[in-house]
Amino acid sequence: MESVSELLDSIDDVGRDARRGGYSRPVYSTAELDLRGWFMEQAQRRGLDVETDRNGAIWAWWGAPPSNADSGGALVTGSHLDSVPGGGAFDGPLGVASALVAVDKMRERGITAGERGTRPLAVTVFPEEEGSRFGVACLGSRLMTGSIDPDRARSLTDADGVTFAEAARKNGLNPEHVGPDPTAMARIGEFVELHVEQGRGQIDLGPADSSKNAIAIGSSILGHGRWKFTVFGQGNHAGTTLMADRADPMVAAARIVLAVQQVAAGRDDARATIGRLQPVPGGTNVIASKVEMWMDVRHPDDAVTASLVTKIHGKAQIAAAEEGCSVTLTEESYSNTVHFDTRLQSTLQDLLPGAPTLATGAGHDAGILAAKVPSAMLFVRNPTGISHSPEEAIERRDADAGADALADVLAGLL
Ligand code: HGY
Ligand code: MN
Ligand code: MN
Repeated sequence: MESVSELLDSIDDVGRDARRGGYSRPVYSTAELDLRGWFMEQAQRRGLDVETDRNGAIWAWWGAPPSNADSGGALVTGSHLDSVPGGGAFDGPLGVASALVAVDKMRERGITAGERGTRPLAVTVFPEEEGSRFGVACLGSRLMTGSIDPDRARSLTDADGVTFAEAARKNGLNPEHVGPDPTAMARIGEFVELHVEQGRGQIDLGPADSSKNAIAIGSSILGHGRWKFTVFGQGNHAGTTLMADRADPMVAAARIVLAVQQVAAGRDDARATIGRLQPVPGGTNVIASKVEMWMDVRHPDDAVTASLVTKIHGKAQIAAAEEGCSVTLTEESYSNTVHFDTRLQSTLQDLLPGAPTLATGAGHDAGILAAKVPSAMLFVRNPTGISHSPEEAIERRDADAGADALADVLAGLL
């Protein structure tokens, strides 16, 4: 039986980003399609029946999928294979690889799914969890659960102006069919996602070489949203335009970036980031005519997040006006704070005695599904506590402990 690390080693070169470092595996890119192929091949090697649904999620079935809603639904586990630009090796793929190894471990223990009174089990891969290409986080699970308007999804565009509808069609989907999938939802009894921890929540609990705290149980996901600023100024020549005659949107944008940091730093537990900024046209000897930039704001209390965004927007308008510019702000996606199903969470605590619980600041497909079906998360310790960066890390023994824990949980729930 291959270990989780050995499985991940087999995709170690897929989507490496020489310029940024780490991995860039946007949805439907060659890299992500290669990973989809890898997953399907691994699932078929395990005798799982593979299908891709109308929204591009891949389902690998152990046992026949439930045929009707009153069957109580299947047990589903999985995660995503797409990445942020320059991301780490584990965000997404760890959950997928661990699910495949958990199937192996359950079989080794003589467990079967979908027969002798057990529920069927599915390993699922959701597309565009990071929203790195089309801008909306968890696009695939949002479409399936009906938490994004299909017309809006179809018209989302990537940096090259390709719409989600075009990308979906190019990859074998009928864009007219993307959207709520009640059949897929009715088949899900419970969803459990294993994920690399993306902060210091576990590594700060004790030494990295002790097995204690290697696995944690998710309790909640921080509410989080994405907004787009567009700062409009006067494009001009960098050499002929006197400083007093400028309406430079880059200067206004710089002031807004600072305001974002100051507002969030002034509120306990708030986080706000401008991670992406694009001057237009973007020439070295050109005063930009506009600047597009994207903001990520998070806080446990959704009302506080809204108030922070309002405060930031006010400061942005003042900064823009003082620079002779103007600014617009549009919300691109929002996910409320999620508290996972307490019954399921306590079952996991019974199955994994002593495992700490973890409130995560990172969004996940489990957070989207939690609004519709009982969902839970397991986290595997990350010794660097760094994520969305090449420095994201996992100890090999902790990766295997994760698959063992997932197998324990799935066997206990089956
Ligand atoms: O952005 C997030 O929190 C997640 O990693 N997609
Ligand atoms: Mn992730
Ligand atoms: Mn991520």
